[in-house]
Amino acid sequence: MAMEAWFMEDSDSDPRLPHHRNPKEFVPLDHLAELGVLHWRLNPTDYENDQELRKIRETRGYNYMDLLDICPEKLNNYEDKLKNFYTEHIHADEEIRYCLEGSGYFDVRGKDDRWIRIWIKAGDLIILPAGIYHRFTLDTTNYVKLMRLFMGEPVWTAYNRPQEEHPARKEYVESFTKKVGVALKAH
Ligand code: KMT
Ligand code: NI
Repeated sequence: MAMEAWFMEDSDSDPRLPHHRNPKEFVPLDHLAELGVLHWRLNPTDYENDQELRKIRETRGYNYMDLLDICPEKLNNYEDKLKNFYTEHIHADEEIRYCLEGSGYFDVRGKDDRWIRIWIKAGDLIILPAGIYHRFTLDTTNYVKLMRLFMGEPVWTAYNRPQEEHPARKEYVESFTKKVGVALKAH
């Protein structure tokens, strides 16, 4: 099945639940592309020899790569890290994640500041543009293995919201506004 994304309901209950609206409101992938969120579906079973992945890395200059297993046994400070991942933030650079096993949710802010939940599963490579507000959580399966890619020396610094004066945020808002003609609401 193609990668699914949907507008989230307002709720403070367990983030690992899907949080669909009622009725469900799916978001097409071309809408995500308008927000600058890019996606590829690849074959995760042989990622070391995958020519498609190699091409994406070459074209986009992603020379750095590491793997991240998100489970209590393999991730130091598991609870703290998950809490930080789910705190709304931006980065000065793209966030590139390739799901090799398991699944999880990337939430990004769309038009009118609405949360869009993106369900990534094994084979989904996703790129969030610099400056987009986002967060991440595991789903109820509680496990994901991610490849992290980066151009040059990796910088993982997260800037928590609000960041309206951050250059990456300003640039993102400007390019998004130009593309779809709708201003992102500032907070
Ligand atoms: C980040 O910046 O690392 C995130 O947004 C979390 C997703 S990858 C575990
Ligand atoms: Ni992030």
